[in-house]
Amino acid sequence: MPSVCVVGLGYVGFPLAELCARKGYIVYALENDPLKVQRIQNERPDFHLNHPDALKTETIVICVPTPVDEKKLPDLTFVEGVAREVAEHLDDSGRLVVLESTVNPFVSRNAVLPILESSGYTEGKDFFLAHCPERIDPGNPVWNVSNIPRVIGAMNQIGLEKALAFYRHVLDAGVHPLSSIEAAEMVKIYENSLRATNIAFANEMAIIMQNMKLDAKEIIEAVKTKPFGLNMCSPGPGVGGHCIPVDPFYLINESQKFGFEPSFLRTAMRVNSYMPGYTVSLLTSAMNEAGKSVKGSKVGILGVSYKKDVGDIRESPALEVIRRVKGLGADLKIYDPLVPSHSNASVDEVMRCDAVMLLTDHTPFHILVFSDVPVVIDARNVLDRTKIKGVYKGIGR
Ligand code: SAJ
Repeated sequence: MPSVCVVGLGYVGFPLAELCARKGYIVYALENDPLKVQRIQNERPDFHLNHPDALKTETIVICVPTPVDEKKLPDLTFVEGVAREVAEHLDDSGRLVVLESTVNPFVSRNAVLPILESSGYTEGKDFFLAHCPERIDPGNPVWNVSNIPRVIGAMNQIGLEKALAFYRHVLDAGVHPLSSIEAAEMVKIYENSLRATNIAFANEMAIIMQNMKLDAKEIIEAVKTKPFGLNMCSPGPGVGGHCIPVDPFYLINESQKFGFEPSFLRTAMRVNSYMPGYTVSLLTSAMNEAGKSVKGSKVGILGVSYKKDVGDIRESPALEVIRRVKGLGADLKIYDPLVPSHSNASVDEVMRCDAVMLLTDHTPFHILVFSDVPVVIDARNVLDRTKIKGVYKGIGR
């Protein structure tokens, strides 16, 4: 039976490891988070977890995080650390090493490859390096690791063929070969930069419409009646998660090294990072309209995670909103059914506050009644404002 080692069993690696097992692979895996190790040992006793022979498998897939640091510069610590571990186990048996983590163009060639070849073995002869960027969308009920089409780039044709063979065996989706490993790196950054700018466009248009006392939700729904040529995003309290607020900064940074300042991308990221503050400004103006001040009021927060029906708080704009509202002297009552760690109140306590801010539109919130809440800030434009007697403000409405 073929064997694979998946390095990193997070939201990318674990589904891939399970898929490989389903497709008949002997699965080895490396994971350094003790909580994950404990859970996976129970859930998947068939996985050879942190096994000494893990990096001796014919295919190694690296699925570790590539965050940005406080200066929004790409942090390759995890990827380079794993590359060093892999290098220690390389030989001339023609092993395939695939990087799935999101990286800038030229990272595979300029950062990962030298570490692997420090083993003394040569890529394209003793082992092969390819890049197949992950496209997992956490919480998506339709698209998953097995049916999402993928792109692949490699250092050479043999490496590309090896990677195509692996993914065509494992996936029930199309696999699109590219002319270089850099092309594959760029595809992922392009995808997420496009989404980030699309969201930024929706956010900026919402602010314009709010000032014009138009209703962004009405306008957006009307724009959607045009059946072609649009890929609509919605305004919100900001952009969270591990991809969209992060990946474009990779490209901004790399583009400067190639002599071009991507002002459009940078501006788009600035618009998105402006939204938490803008959302808080809606609260203060709504409280004024209601003759109240934020200071000393009870402000309810519904939703802490970065997106609907997901419990992940990484880069969540709600955290920034909460920090700012707390800084204004409000007494915060926070409830997110998927983030108990950051909740300090029941949903009933939240709904009895002087103001309620809906920051993440989790499905369970759809049955809540806001009609008697004095001030409602609907940061996801999901509420029917005609049913709210108090002061209502959405993002752009
Ligand atoms: N957001 C908006 N308005 C929108 C869409 C999203 O404000 O119209 C906000 C969300 O609330 C969230 C952030 O942007 O805070 C990111 O949302 P997302 O839907 O992009 O969710 P992610 O971060 O899980 O993005 C993933 C990405 N997948 C990968 O990078 C592999 C992204 O490429 C996918 O397009 C996205 O899932 C998806 O399609 O849902």
